[in-house]
Amino acid sequence: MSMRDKIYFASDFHLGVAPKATSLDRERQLVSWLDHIKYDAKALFLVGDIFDFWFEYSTVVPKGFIRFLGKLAELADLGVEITLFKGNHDMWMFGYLKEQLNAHIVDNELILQLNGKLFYIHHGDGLGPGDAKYKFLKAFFRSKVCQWLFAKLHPNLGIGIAQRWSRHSRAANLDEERFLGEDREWLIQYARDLLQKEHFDYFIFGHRHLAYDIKLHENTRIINLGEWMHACTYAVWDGEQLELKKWTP
Ligand SMILES: [Mn+2]
Repeated sequence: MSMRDKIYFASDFHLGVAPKATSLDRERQLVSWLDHIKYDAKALFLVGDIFDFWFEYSTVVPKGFIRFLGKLAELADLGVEITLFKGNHDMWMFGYLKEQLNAHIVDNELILQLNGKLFYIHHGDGLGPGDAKYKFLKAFFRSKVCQWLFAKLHPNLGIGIAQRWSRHSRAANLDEERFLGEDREWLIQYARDLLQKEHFDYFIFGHRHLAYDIKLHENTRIINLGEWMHACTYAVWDGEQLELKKWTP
């Protein structure tokens, strides 16, 4: 009998966008990974930017991703608990995936206690010093007014605008990222600041598109989950150890 005792974390698949490997190749990679974990996964946390763009109209969702969504549904039906975090590319997830996958949707951070260890999990957008422009935009994009207005646009127009916007912001972040150093990595700065006030054993973020696993303190580590356009990295918690790994089918 298989034991469901592992918890998996991954982020930043950016399904729908195609840099090196096409989005479909990436989707197949993901499906092979989900097939691999489906027998021992107790829970799966997808920590944001799963889709390069997502919006749910009352009767319409974006085309595509059917293999991925079908595989997630299979995991959900097998009893894997699925949690989806809103990223900056897919902050407009409302009730659809919650209903279809019986998933939990997390708006910002999720603080979790597993086997006596405290986890702080967040996509990572809008945290740390700087980036005032994004913080302002995030508040606007997440407002009811903005979502109501966007829903009034015909999907061909609305999604067209969103894709153009995404292409424009992507020009800067398609390439593989380089580590800036512990003092300049803003999610590390953010975690260090938070640690002044309260203890966490693990910080788990996405967003940075750079996988790292760094010891911040005697009993604290920060893990960035990386991305699936180049590296295909994920983390797994077995009840005692948290490990950052690379998926090779
Ligand atoms: Mn992001």
